Amino acid sequence: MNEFNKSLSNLKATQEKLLTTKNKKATSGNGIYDRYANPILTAAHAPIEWRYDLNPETNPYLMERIGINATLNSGAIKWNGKYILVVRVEGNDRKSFFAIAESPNGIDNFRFWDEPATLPETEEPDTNVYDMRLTAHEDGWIYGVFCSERKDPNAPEGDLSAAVASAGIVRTKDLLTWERLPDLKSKSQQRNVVLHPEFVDGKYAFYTRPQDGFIDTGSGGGIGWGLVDDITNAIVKEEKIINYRYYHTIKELKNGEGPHPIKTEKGWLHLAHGVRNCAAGLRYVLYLYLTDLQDPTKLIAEPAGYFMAPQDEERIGDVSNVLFSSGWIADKDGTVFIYYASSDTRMHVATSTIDKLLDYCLKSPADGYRSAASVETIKQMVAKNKELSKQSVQL
Ligand code: M1P
Repeated sequence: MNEFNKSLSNLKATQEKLLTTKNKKATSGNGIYDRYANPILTAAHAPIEWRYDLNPETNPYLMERIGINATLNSGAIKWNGKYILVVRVEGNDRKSFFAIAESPNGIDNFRFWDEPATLPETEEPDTNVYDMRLTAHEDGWIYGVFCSERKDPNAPEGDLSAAVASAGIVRTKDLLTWERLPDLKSKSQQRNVVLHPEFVDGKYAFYTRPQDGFIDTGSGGGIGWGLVDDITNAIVKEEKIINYRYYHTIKELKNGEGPHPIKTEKGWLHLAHGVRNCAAGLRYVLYLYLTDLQDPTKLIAEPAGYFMAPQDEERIGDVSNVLFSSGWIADKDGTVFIYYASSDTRMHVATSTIDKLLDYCLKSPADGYRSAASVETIKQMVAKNKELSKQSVQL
């Protein structure tokens, strides 16, 4: 075997080993969810055919010609019995694009489809696209809502980083061909826009995240909600904040809806991210909240603090100290697969159940917004436990 063929067969064998590695539960011990030992998708999972010219004549050294930097913030859906992720893949050139990866069991053996998805552009081409949330809507389409980023046309000369974010919308029936609809129009820039799966008052309903600038959510207030008459010309005229930000909480700086909420017997179960600033920079964590089944804008419960925060290797990556989720899948048996990215670098899964997540939402104490209130909550727990141990002694 010549050098080229030897290197290629090593490359293929190494990747095959990675792709077929079994994942194991790494029990968190908190009773709410389980993490898994290995990330489910990394840059190294990207197909060799995307990255290497496999012709020995034109690539005699078998060099990687197109580098992949990260696999992150993925939309998720169960499709034909497979666990599908629409992955945000970021190249070494800093451009993100979408590519589908599928797994037979939702926790390992994720494999990318042959080619990245072709996303039609609007008349105003996107510079960068990312973070697609998928919604199988009751109208029969599967929608993908994502962030479309373009250079700020009003940026002062020489400012090459000012950008404008808006919500791009595509829809499909087969995950292969995507129809691009006009971007969502609203009063402000938008990121983290998500389509609710059902009509509300006969209209399409969107979770929004009004923001003052590209990064700054400023007066935006939190996660918003707006109704749209026509999805082929989506205009949000009014936004109502349904999940607020508060001083000295995990979401005091920003928050954003994750995937669309899961419908449960006890309400709409939401997964979101909260951001605070600190000396180490922005810290992104995940939290849950529950809204009313009849009125999805009405908050029923929200446990204090975070549900998941970056830990161990998850803390480190391109943008360190970040957990971000834009996809989860609820199976018919009640298992929930939570797909999250760590530090804008790689994808992971955690599993739980609808029952456990509802129990967590409904029975974990809410934020009292003061240290003294937190102490009071702990003392109440201790008092209840003391009472319980007295009763068991008496028995
Ligand atoms: O870098 C962390 C995240 O930052 C942005 O999220 P948000 O708009 O809530 O601040 C997004 O760029 C997201 O992709 C990224 O993971």
